Amino acid sequence: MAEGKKRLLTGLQSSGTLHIGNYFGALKPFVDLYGDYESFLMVADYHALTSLKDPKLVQECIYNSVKDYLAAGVDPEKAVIFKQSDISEHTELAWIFDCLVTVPFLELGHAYKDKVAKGLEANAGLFTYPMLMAADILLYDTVIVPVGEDQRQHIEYAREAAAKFNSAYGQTFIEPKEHIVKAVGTIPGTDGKKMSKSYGNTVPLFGTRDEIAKAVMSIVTDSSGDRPENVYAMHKLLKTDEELAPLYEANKGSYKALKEALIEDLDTLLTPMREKRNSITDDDVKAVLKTGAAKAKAVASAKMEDVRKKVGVTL
Ligand code: AQP
Repeated sequence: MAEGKKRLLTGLQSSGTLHIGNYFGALKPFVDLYGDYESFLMVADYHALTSLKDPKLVQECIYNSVKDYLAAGVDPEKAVIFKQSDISEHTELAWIFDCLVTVPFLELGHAYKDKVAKGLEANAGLFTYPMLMAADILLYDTVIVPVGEDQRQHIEYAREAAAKFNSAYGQTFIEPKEHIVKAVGTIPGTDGKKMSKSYGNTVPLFGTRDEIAKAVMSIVTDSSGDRPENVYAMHKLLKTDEELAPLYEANKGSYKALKEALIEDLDTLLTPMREKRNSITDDDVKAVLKTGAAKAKAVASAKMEDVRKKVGVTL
């Protein structure tokens, strides 16, 4: 590990278009913190295979993810941006963790249950996802993982995998801590449920103004109260309660006006990011990932060499 600097790592599935839940839940917290750490930002493309089966789309989503990271303000000179599939040690370590945890333990996973309840295929990859995520984190001796509230349990799983390995084979892995921004919580989608790429209820981070406007206008509003909570939940990501109070007071019950104000505020934040994103080419993405893969591989392969020796497969 670099002298004096702890490691920070997060990853986002390249399973669709990033949305404002991904941005405020994980990407912005990463951007806010990453300069103080030795930082890794992963494109979780193997995780994405739990839901994506079209190779062209898989590839497109990888390009898009890296463009999103760069446009959101991540400097590839200051963070290692890499894709999971470039570092085979991730799936290798996940297998070892799979052999240490039980099926009933994995059955406690909320994300798996929620996704299956939403009609997503209950494939084995989706079920063992927390162990691949544990490998993603633990391979790098990560200390802090910026994630959204919905991923809290997955960080607990990573700690559990580390503890199980350490107690079976001796101290090897650091138990990581989640960094969750309390004020952000779980951002609701346009239907009021958790905003999620695979649920079709998102406000896209890099959509056109029209796409964002269409998504915001479709937010379901509860007619029982003065304040449309699903609109407010998104608005408070952009402004403080004090800043929003006069607007919501003046427009009690006028949901259309409040949604228009939200579109305006989103546009103010996103326009410069969108412009930056338009200037990033596929070749830029390839260059960033090539450099990132070399750096990530150096760390992961050293760790995995130790792990192989400890489990007894090195002769
Ligand atoms: N609604 C949300 N509110 C706050 N944070 C969120 N995140 C996702 N949705 C919200 C955070 O974004 C990061 C990346 O998530 P991921 O794509 O790796 O997995 P996810 O949590 O399953 O995200 P999605 O959008 O719901 O993707 P799909 O539908 O493909 O599974 C995580 O830190 C997550 O907490």
